[in-house]
Amino acid sequence: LADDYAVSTRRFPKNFKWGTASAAYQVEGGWNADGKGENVWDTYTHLYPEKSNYQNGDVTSDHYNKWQEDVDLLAGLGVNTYRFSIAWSRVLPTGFVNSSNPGGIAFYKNLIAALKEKNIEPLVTMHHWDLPTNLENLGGFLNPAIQEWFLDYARFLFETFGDDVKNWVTFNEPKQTCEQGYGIGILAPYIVGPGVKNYQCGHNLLIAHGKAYRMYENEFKGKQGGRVTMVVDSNWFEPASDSADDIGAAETNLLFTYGWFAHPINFGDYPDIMKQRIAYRSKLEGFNKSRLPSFTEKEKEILRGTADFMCVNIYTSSMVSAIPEPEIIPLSPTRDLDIGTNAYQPDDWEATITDWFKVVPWGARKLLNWIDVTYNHPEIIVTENGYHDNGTVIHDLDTRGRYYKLYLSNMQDALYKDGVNLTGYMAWALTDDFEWQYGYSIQLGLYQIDFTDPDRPRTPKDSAGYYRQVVTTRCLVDDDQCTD
Ligand code: PNW
Repeated sequence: LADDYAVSTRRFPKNFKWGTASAAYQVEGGWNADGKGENVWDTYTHLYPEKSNYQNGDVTSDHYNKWQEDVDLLAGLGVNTYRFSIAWSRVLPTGFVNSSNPGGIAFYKNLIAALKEKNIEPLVTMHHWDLPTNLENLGGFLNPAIQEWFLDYARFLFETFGDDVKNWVTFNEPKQTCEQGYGIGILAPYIVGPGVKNYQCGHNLLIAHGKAYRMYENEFKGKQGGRVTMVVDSNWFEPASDSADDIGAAETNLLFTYGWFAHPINFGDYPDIMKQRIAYRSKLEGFNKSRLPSFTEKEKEILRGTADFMCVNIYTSSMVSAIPEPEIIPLSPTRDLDIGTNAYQPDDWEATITDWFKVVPWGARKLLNWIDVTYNHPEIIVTENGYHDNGTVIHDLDTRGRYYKLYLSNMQDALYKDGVNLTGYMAWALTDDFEWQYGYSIQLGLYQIDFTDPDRPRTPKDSAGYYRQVVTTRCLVDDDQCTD
């Protein structure tokens, strides 16, 4: 952040989508209520409590019971959009369509109706990491049959909710699902298979997305008129110098991170650099074919052009320098070795309490520009952005409030100064929640929740007031200082 950085005094466009985002497992609780089946987060936090700070989402923010209050909070903020996810195992307890659960369906029907009553459009994620355990036991994302399981689930969702939901996200952050869930094994189902299972997971997930997109296009779009996409997260990767090698190393990281999923859904295949590097490393390691699966021509065709708009979750950035080809360790290939660069966050970047998370507002502008250029000027919605602290800070204007102000100012620069087609912004999150491997030790809510109180009372943080002001005035500074 340059010392002379001035926050924009222009207003965001009138039709801008403003919202907050959440995920079912992180806020709902009611883990076994009214016929819900178990998902991998239920099962694995119970089996391995030490992997999530000895905490779990059994009750968490109790949104399952307090959803009406949460809709009121959203209306109070003045937002016109709410991004949430449907828990697959709440509507289909076994994961299969032969098991639909009326209690779970009613919960989402009621939520959607209440949102629409307040003129808040639902933006619905189908999978935010909570795969039904029954499907995980059959191999989960490593079993190509997931493509058909997901297709059945997606059809069920379009049939059940598609008259009211016009914006669908198939998967949230597949890189986290596959790299953290099946690669390095720090998110449920905690499977360790770096350099192999991560790519197999991503491959099956991508084809599942493509098939669900085509089904919507062929069977539902005509009557329901909605849109389908995927949410992909990425850091911005800044070259450590202006040498061609460092610039190339930064681009390689973007392509292995955002491009891993965004290239196939736009262009029908993985980025060339991913195909080349993984094939090259696989060969050096003694494999007789690449660890990265390849798409058939038919799959490429299914996948090409399956994002009706682009989504990105933006939190932070990294610097990247080129390094010599990393040493070969045949027994443990990894995605990091496949990337083969040095990515790091300099000590003098502003820290948060999370080790991977430095405050880098200008990175948001650069990442939006990169997506704009790389994917031919798509519509883009920022589907998550938010600030980590330990959850105790109510007067958070200098930390979370400032983070929102600076990131939004940079995103607005991307929109107005650079011509990026940015149409919406979802703050993570409305309320405090269960933050996966960190349990409740890290929080991002605009509303604080006292997790020791059975009532789970919501208390506005100062950032909630600031976000309300931004949403209602479309201005990041005092209203009378803003111009259109
Ligand atoms: C997002 N990274 O995950 C998720 O979509 C949310 O569910 C989560 O609660 C939120 O971030 C808050 O942190 C991420 O390592 C996990 O760069 C890891 C990274 C980024 C996003």
